[in-house]
Amino acid sequence: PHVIRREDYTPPDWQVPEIALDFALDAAATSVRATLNVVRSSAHDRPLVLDGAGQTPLSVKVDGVAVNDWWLKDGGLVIPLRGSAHVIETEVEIAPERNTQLMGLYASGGNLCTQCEAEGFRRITFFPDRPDVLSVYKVHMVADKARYPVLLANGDPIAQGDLPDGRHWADWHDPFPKPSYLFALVAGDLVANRATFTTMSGRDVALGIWVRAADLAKTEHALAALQTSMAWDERVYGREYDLDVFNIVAVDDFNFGAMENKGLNIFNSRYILADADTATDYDFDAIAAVVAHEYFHNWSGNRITCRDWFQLSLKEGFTVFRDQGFSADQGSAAVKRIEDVRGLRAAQFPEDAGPLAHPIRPDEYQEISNFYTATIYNKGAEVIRMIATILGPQRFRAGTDLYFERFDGTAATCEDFVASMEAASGVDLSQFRLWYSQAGTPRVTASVAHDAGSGRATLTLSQRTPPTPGQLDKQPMVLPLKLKLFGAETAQTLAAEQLVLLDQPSEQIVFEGISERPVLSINRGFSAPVVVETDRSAADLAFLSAHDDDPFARYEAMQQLMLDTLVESAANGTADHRAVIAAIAGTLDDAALDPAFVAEVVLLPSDAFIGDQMARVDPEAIFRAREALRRDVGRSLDTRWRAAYDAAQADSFEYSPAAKGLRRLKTVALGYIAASGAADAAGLAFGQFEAADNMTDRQGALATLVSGDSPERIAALDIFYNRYSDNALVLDKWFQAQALSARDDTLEIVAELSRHRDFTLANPNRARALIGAFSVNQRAFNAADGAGYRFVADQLIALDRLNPQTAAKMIPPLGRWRRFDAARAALMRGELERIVATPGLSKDMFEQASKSLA
Ligand code: B3K
Ligand code: ZN
Repeated sequence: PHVIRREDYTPPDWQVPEIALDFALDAAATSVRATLNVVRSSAHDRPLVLDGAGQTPLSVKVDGVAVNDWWLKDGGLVIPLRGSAHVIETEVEIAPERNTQLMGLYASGGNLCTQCEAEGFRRITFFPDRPDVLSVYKVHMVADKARYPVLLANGDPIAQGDLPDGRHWADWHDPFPKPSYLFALVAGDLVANRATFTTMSGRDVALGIWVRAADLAKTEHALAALQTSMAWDERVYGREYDLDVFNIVAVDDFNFGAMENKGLNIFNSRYILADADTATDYDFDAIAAVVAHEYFHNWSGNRITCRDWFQLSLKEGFTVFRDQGFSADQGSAAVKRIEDVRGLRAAQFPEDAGPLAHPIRPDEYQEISNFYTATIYNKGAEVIRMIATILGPQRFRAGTDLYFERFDGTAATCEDFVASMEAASGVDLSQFRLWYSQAGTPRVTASVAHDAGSGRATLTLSQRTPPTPGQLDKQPMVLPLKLKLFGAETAQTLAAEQLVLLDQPSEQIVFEGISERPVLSINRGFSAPVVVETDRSAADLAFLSAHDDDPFARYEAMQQLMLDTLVESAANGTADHRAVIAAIAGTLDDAALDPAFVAEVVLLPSDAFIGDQMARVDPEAIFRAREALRRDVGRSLDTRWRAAYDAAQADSFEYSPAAKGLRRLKTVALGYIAASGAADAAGLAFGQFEAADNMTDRQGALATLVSGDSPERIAALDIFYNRYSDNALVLDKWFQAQALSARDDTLEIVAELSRHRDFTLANPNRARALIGAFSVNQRAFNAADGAGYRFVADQLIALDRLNPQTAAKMIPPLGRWRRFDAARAALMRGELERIVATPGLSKDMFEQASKSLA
């Protein structure tokens, strides 16, 4: 395989300050003519090499003259040139409707759209398709006016007009030099929800969210989120929008969430379309977060882009950090932090502990599409968060100001960002830089020894980062740990919160005047993305779950208490549930708590997260342990769950943090009532399902029913299907709910659903809803006979032929074989070997599957 290495970076031989693109758009055959002004970057004699993939030039001109002195190499176009600046013209023909990879120019729902990041532009035209080549783009589009009445591209619209033959044209111009991955165009039959945003310097920006006419009413939430994000970025980061228009287009077929193309964001429709009837609260929140994320990229990504793809976290980690801050400001910051940490632990920690572990700034890759990972994004955001924690808010803001000022208009590196932070704050981040180069989740152990006689407490901290592929020896990291001591008897603060920077393998911190036995609250707010091991007893964890004044630490104490219980039960077949039950009861009884927070805190850790705590994952034992605890918590606290359930009823749907919190608690309570085995549980769930005036309640009830065996389960699935059979995004929920079911026959159901007339691998959302969801259903996927592995491998091999990028994303569950018993490990390896041996396998899949075997 061809490996690209970070240390091999060299600046581009040729720059392209300007490009003009001329599209004759048609789904079957689109002609693309490109005019590039190329400039030799230094005194070298190398030819111009333009990346390409799949096309052959119909013509090549240099300075207006057709030439034959060119050749193709690795899909790219090589043209020898004599002078220091030339005008290169090429023409190619591409077939959007045959583009099933959804990279480059493709057809979706009768419209045409583009996706270029990371290396899709080369599938449209020949170009130096790398992020450090920045060009001013002019785009001319011609298309049939009836089929494609709307023609959009980056930047500002310049002119448009009709042609005699039923076609029309439009010209767009983007004055900001940008890399090719930010190029976009859309041609379609779309309507816009429009608004105006007035920036802090008083400029009016015309906003438009473009969708098919039937979806127009579902764009209000996204439009409001866009306006809120624009104001937030001005207020919090001093960043103003810079063009006269900002358009967002929703498309149904999309490989990931959305794309930040300059002035023309293109979104997976699931992150735009919402109304109470079809979208859950989770969807509403995700829409606001993704709209904000893509908008924030205008500065962290577009105005300052990445020098090379190894720097991807420069824009992604920082932008996730920015969107997390935005979401925290829209509702409960505590709940947002809990959700973000839960996501990190579900996706990033296993990645960092497995065969695909890589630093947030990787050293090498085969296919860059495989590196849009939870590590680059979410651990990357945690790294920025730690810098913000170490610097404090004012110095952090000075650092971002300096970074934006120094590097505006350039393609920068992670090092540029860290150096800006240092320069603006005076804080030395030399050792901190290890967070960019070392993979793996650090493990911290913490224990407190108390000497009552002297009133002295000694906290011993130590750290260790486990080996990861290619990195056997790790240096000690800089870990910002917020901690505090509480009195076990009085619940008083014995030592106020302080920030400890653990940068040694181990360290002791002495507290004087500690008059009673202290209880340690550590990694408050999840100040460092590490695993903390303490010797705190169940009683101390229960104490913190009731008394800690840091909401995250309170959640964490409860999680730890639950995990300790569940791991013991999974290992021994039984455990004492009383401490967990009492702690949940105390939480439910605490009237001062926000229901949204209560709902998060009383949830048991997932099967997968329990497995992550065990030396060997035993999926059946974990499932049994978790079900037993759920049943016990449900039964013991039945009155409280019913009271919470009743108290959470609302007269009518409202989208507010308070109303969302109540809905969340309602469905969590319903889940416990069902887990208790109560005879009326299915009826209660079905009642909620039928009476719901919103998708959150309806889906919550459905999710409860699909794990059971009641007649209501069948009824609800049928009603849901019939009601939403023409709404693809809601049908995804129908597929997904069944793939996540706890039933014994989930694999059979999922296999049957894979043959359902509404199932298709061609739509990434649908593929993820069924195959992706099934592969994270720990018990069903890891069935002892390997049938789950075989099913997923079959599907991924089929999907790879259509869409390698989306297929390769679903490899990691098969790569977890080291965590399982020998029999399962052999079965998983067998499937990975079968995948690697598949003729015509994509390099996306080859990289993921072969690394997973290593
Ligand atoms: N930058 C895009 C992700 C592109 C993924 C390409 N495989 C969306 C985002 O992170 O905002
Ligand atoms: Zn992003």
